[in-house]
This record gives sequence, C-alpha cells and structure tokens, in this order.
Amino acid sequence: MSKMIIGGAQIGGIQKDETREEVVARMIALMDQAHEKGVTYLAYPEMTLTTFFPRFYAEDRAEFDHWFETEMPNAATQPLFDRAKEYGMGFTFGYCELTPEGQHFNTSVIVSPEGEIILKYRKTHLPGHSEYEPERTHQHLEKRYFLPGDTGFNVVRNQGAIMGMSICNDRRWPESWRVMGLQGVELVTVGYNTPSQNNLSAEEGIERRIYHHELSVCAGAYQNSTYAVAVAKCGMEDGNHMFAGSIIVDPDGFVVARATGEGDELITHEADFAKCAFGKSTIFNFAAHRRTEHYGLICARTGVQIDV
Ligand code: ING
Repeated sequence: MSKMIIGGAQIGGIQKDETREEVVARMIALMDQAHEKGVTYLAYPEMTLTTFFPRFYAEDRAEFDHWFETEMPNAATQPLFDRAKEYGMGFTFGYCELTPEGQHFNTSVIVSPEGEIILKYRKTHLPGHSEYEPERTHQHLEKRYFLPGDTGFNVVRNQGAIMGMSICNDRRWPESWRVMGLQGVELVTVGYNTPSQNNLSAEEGIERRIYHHELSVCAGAYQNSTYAVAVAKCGMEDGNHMFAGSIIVDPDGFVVARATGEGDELITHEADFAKCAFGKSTIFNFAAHRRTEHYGLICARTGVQIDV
C-alpha cells in the first residue's frame, strides 16, 4: 500500500517534576486525536518521556540515572503500546536508555502496529560538551550523560514503507540522511529538543535557529527523495525555552504540514510513498550518478585538515 496518513505528535514542555505517567497520558491523548484523523504511523519527539535534563550539571552522572529507562516497554509506557496496538497504529518515540551493561544512550524506537519494537536507533551526533562550562549561558551536556550511538542508521520495512530514524542533531549532518538514502528509505522520523537560545553567541536569534532546523530537514528529505517527520519537544521547561517548528516534509523537500503552536499539537499528512520513486529514479538515482571514488575523505577524515 503506497498511501498512509502519517502524523507528528509535538509535545510541549515537560517539567522536571512531571511523572512518566503524566507524560504518557499526554502522548495517548495525541494518539487518540491521530486515530480520529486516520493516522496509522505517529512520530513523537526525542526524549519524549522526560524534561531535557542535559541542561543541568550533575557532578555524579549516576544522579541522573532516574531520567533513564532500563526496559522498554515498561509499566509507565505499556499503556501507550496497548493503545497503539488497539488502533493498529505504528509509532516511534525517543527516550533515554540505560542498558543492562550500564551504558547510557539517547534512543528512539519504531514500534509495529502489532506492538513490537522492530528497530532501535541510538543518537550518533551528540552536540554540546561533557564538562561544566561557566562561560555558557546554558549548559548542553549531552556528551556528559550519553555515549555516542552504536547502532548506525538502519532502516526497516514497516506498514509497506521503508522507515528510518535519526535524532535531533543528527538532522544537521547530511551523512545521517545519505546512509539511510542508500538503503532506500522512504520515511525518516527525527525527534528533537532544540534550545532557542545559543549559549555561546547571543546574537543568534530563534529565527535563524528555526531556519537552520527546517533547512536541514528539507535538504535531507529532498536529497534522498524521502518523506520526513521532524517533531519537537518544545516550549518552556523549568524556565528554559525550546523552539517548536514541527514539520512534515515530502520527497521534493516541500513542507506539507507545520505546527503552529509550542504545546502538544498533532500535525498530519497523507503520504504517498510512490512519490519517492521519481527522485530515486532520476536526479537522485544514486547508482547512475554518484562517484564514490571521489568521496573517500568523507569517511577517512573526521575533522578539517587544511593543506593549502
Ligand atoms: N539539540 C540541538 C540540535 O541539534 C543544537 C543542539 C542547537 C545544535 C542549535 C546546533 C544549533 O537541534 C539537540 N538535542 O541535539
């Protein structure tokens, strides 16, 4: 089946003292709305279950282990899995994962309409820093609390489409999109929590940040001829603002749905995955046009090296 109504469930701020159960209830309310609108695949943001705690510094990282899930689904999230299965709805959401081996990841999963986790992704590109930096107006300590993901960018065939995931900062790196594009991806979901204020340069306003967010998602979708759902956790969290800007983008890079507010808000679009075929067979027919013999530096070199 090439057509499917896809949804983005934007989540407003989650305060530090909000329980998992309270958040899941908000997620289910959006899932109910989505079902009413005929949505059969729904995307939630990065770290959907908790506040964006990497804005806070903890000397002992173990102090923040309560923000992590040690199993999925668990008692708090089972109602969400149950409601989705009742609706025959696939969905994806992000959470903080603490593995049995004691590893901490910023994770997202794809759940089939049968309620099974069929793909797990762990965030590859961690922005920010790992030590407290007093010169910053706001800390962004993802490198302190998470390991870089070890899954890479994989895809899964679900509900008749080839689906993949990235998380937040990943959307700014064209490599994230292209690795999935080379696997034929037709729908990329990317949840994000993006602070509105730049903690190092005061003059970078929210408009520029939102432009860069949208530019990244539209370029990624267009250059890999895939749909994208980019969905925010946004608004105020304990006095800290994160921008909204949730969008659905079609394989030609056009925004086809956009959130208008900064709270819990559903956006939807009837995707026709047959639309992915044109780009993949013409301008982005990778097999016909790419010249990999000239791309070696992309993998061989991590940082810039100037030899001239
Ligand atoms: N947040 C931000 C993001 O990539 C950031 C970090 C903000 C990077 C603004 C660059 C500019 O959207 C997360 N959580 O990755």
